[in-house]
Amino acid sequence: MLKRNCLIGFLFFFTLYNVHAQWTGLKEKPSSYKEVKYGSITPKDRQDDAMRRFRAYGLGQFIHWGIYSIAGNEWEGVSARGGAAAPEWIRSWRGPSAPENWTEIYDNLYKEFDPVDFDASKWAKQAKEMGVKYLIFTTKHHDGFAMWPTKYSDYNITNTPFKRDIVKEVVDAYHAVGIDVYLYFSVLEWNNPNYFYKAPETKEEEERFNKFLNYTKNQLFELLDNYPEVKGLWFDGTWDEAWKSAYKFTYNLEIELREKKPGLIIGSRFRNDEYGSRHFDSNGNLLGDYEQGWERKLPEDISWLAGNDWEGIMTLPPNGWGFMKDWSGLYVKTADDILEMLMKSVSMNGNFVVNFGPDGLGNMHPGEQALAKEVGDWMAVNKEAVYGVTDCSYPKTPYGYYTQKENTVYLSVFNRPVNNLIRVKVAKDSKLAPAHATILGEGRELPVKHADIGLDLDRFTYFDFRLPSSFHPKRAFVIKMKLIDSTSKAERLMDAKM
Ligand code: FHN
Repeated sequence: MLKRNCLIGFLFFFTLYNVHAQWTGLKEKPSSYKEVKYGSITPKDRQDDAMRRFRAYGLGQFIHWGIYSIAGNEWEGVSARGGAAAPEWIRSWRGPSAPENWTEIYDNLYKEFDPVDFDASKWAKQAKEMGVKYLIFTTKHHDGFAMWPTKYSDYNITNTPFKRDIVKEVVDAYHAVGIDVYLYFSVLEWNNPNYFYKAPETKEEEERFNKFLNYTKNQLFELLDNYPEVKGLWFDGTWDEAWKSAYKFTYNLEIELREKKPGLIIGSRFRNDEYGSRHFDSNGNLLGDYEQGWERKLPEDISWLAGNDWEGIMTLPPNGWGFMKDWSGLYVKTADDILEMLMKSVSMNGNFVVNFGPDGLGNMHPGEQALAKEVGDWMAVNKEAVYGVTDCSYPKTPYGYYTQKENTVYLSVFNRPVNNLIRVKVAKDSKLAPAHATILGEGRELPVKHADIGLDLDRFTYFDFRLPSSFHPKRAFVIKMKLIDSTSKAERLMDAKM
């Protein structure tokens, strides 16, 4: 019996959680061309101030906060692990461990939402100290609960004991410290009778779904009206057939949203073309301003990105976005893991976003607080290797990741070689060569030697930087190298030849 229940539980999650998992990843260009009417609206490489600002962020913060945070992935001491797909999905908890009438309990939980410890300026200060440049904040997750006083549904913050406009407080506090805000918005709503999973079939269903579409549009315009400072809308829950079938509506809505707020940034999750192709249209062109499918995984190589802007978003526990009280027995990512993923992302022209899931009272998880501090301490020293950088044309390095800003190359070293020699490989025909290296936060200059390692037919030449043997930092460190003209300074470099 137990086995059968487990199987049913598993199938339930599989359909609920994985059916939508149309992740982006390495893919081949479509082999034949299709006439696409509802494809991309914006150019591949937007060159306006808003988009340039987006590209320079480097580090972002995601906050998943809502009614689900009260539960923290458990209820009355019983864990939802194995019974709910993720803490923010706890409404769909099923199987033997789920409490009786769970959906009803969940749908009434908002009556208890009273996060007395919530202080947006505290979160904003912490994010600022962590080095965050933009925030993505959940205004409404799949349960449909609105964290702002929306006119279009009663299931919103004004009907909780708390009443305050949380979205406004978050937007204001983050802007006050210079962090841009993007509003996360789930289209999917589990408890809305007019929401459809499958494409509507009857006239009556169509009418109801049209109501839902208008409701969605109204809420989006309301968000842009209420919080005009926001820089973008971050869509989610757009994978169901009904939404996919509304491609004309969503195409026009994207145009209208962009008209309403010039410069608005919308990622590739918002909509699909008339063939149901999401993220990219049927000809492989990006839908939206940047690729938004890198969730809990990162591209392996810059070539996977085909020159598109992108962002990677990451949980600390394996798959927990909303508050998860109990982290025991899980591999929770460390500050070192996060920093490595951050540098990997920026080395491939992406932003990296770390998720936080505050509890039902408005406090960050103690593990998140510790991580914010550790990341912030590292960023305080090394941020110039993160913000406003691009990829570097040097071949991949075994030590870590390169980033570049004009004639400065940064090498963030995560794998320190045992011989203390950092060897930088540069194409022989390169006009610029690395010289004058320092370790960020250390100040002293590292000796550089141009090494001819005597390989025949080698297209590369090598520059060696010796690390002081007394230098043993606890975390990754960054070597900052100034590039100099290798043709005019050839003699100097040759002087250094071994
Ligand atoms: O189902 C959600 C999940 O709860 C979380 O919000 C993530 C964040 O990107 N988005 C969905 C899964 O892709």
